[in-house]
Amino acid sequence: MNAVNQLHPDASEEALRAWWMPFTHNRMFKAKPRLIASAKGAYFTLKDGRRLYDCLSGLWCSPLGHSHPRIVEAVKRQLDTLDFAPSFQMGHEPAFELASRITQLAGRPNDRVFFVNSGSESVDTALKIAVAYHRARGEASRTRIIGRERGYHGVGMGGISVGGIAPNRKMFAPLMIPGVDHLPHTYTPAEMAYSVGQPTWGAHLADELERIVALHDASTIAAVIVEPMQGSTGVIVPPKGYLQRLREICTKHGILLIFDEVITGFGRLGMPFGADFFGVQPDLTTFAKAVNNATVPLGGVIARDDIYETFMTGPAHMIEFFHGYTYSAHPLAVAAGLATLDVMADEKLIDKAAALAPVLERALHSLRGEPSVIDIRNIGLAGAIELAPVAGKPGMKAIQVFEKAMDEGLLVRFSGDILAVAPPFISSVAEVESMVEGLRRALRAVPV
Ligand code: PXG
Ligand code: PLP
Repeated sequence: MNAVNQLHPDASEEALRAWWMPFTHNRMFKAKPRLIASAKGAYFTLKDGRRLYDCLSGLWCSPLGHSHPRIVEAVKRQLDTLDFAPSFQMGHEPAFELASRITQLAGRPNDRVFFVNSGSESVDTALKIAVAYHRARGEASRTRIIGRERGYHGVGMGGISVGGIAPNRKMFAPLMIPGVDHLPHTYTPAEMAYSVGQPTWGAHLADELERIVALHDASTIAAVIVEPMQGSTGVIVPPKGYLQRLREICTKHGILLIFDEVITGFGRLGMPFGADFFGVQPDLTTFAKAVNNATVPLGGVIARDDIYETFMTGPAHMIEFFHGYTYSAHPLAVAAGLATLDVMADEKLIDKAAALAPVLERALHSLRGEPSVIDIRNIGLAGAIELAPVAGKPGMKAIQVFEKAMDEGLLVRFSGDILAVAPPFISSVAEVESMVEGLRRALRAVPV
């Protein structure tokens, strides 16, 4: 007990024992913890005083930087006015306003927003809407959902079922929802390694959907869910024309297209949504994270107006959709959302992300040829570096680079042997460039 560690002498293993941490190697972490004490703007301060540049905007969720004064002020004001409001059979005005602002930002002013508290909940909600929609239309046989290999759709039962990451699924195999199939992922390094932005090869991979439809018959398929850009599995960028093709096939067969925009929503690609960036409109959009700069948990689903209207049929005193969370449209989360959208508009931060994107692109691709690097990918203000694994120890190389990057004052994200970056929109050109130079030194410091 009380194995004292060098980084944080007062953080004994005993003090850290109760919290079972998410997506963390708990034993390694607790033996050598990395404790965050505070954050301001684009920087975290650790308990030992070190300052780290926030290379992934938190977990892709804090593009405006931490503790933005206008968001802090809005949440404090809300806390003094209305700390909680039930959303079942009651409502508070700011939630209606935020829903409307989100549909306007998405360029879908007639559409509707269902609020939830996380990306995982947004995905499970979207799947329920899709299946219930077809049922309400009299096509109750449309129950299958098609996901994609390497897709990440959170950790709910629906999300892991449509998701395509093996370790997130295999422990829970008996809990998976039935009738799910998966498109192949698009990552084909032989054809697209070191693509700058969208790969030009691979649009035809969308035709796999036709094969899946032929196998199961369209009359059994409710929806296809994909991330416009696969974030979690290492910034897998859709080939040019791929999403357009998916859209065409879905439309042809009456299948709903769900874009999971939990990462790409609210400016990450330099446009409000991935749908805008790629020029393809889905029927349902899930969002979370940057909607309120992650100040208070918030997510949601944007549904096409006619999907909402399909539910509005039975007697008016009946609940139309048997779904919702205690914290749906939590007042603090909503207040943070309104302030976030105000700041994004007033400070033109989505344009700022668009302006920084070529800076990141140029800098990242300059790492080609550095030790261990086997691919570099980028889109908008996001990028990934794929590393050659240590033989027999998958994931180890990225851990080593991650630790060296910390010595360079950088908090990067690693997953498997992939490093991901998605800097805050408030970053300067110099910060983005020096982040990449720090990564270069970290790569050089790790044995190949
Ligand atoms: N869909 C997508 C596309 C996501 O990226 C979720 C759903 C789930 O959201 P919640 O809020 O339930 O976590 C996500 C979340 C990473 C990383 O490092 C990515 C996510 C979460 C944490 C870390 O890539 N994505
Ligand atoms: N479990 C129990 C026993 C509950 O009463 C509730 C909500 O009332 C839930 C789970 C669901 O919680 P939430 O609405 O926060 O998702």
